[in-house]
Amino acid sequence: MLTFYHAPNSRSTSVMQLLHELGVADQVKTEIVTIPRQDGSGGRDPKNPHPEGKVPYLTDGDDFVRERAAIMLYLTDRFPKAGLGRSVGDPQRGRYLSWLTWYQGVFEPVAILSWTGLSHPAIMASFRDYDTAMQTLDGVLSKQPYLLGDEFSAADLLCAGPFAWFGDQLPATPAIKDWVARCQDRDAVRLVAER
Ligand SMILES: N[C@@H](CCC(=O)N[C@@H](CS)C(=O)NCC(=O)O)C(=O)O
Repeated sequence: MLTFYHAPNSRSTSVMQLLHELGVADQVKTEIVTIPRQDGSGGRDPKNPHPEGKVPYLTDGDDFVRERAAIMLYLTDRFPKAGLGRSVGDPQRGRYLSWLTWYQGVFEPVAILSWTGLSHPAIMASFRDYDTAMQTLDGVLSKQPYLLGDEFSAADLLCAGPFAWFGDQLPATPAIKDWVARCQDRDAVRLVAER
């Protein structure tokens, strides 16, 4: 059985939203765990098997998945019916993997580095910068409503997350702001927020 380790109001909230989007929240065991919070509350939870005590974390029998992009890929591969991922053989599989991995490997590091004000030629060479990331998103979203075209996917859920979370602290173009609003206007987002 799949077990999802979750701490409300954290990065794992997006995985909880995905479970509802996929309609499989009842097929995955959710373990609520504590994590150390920035205000000093909480703490590492001994029942969370993540090697660093982080969330989200997913176990599948003896196997495990860490990092949101990998968890979302694992879940959309495992539960393809909702059409939120792109299976092996799908003509958009490459794009789907690219957006998930771009988020994890480029966008989130760039957004954090930009927020801290850190810059260095090696950072620029590896990741580029926040403005380049905005151009990447805006270039696509000014032509189509979602990252893969007309349909919402788990790539949108992942990539739009920080804008919804941090609001105006993360500068964005009008096309990006409209896309974030579309990604937030969903039953799964409302349902998880209510809980
Ligand atoms: N790169 C990881 C980041 C996971 C992460 O940092 N999660 C935070 C919650 S927002 C956490 O568990 N923090 C607890 C800690 O740092 O010990 C992912 O995207 O899944």
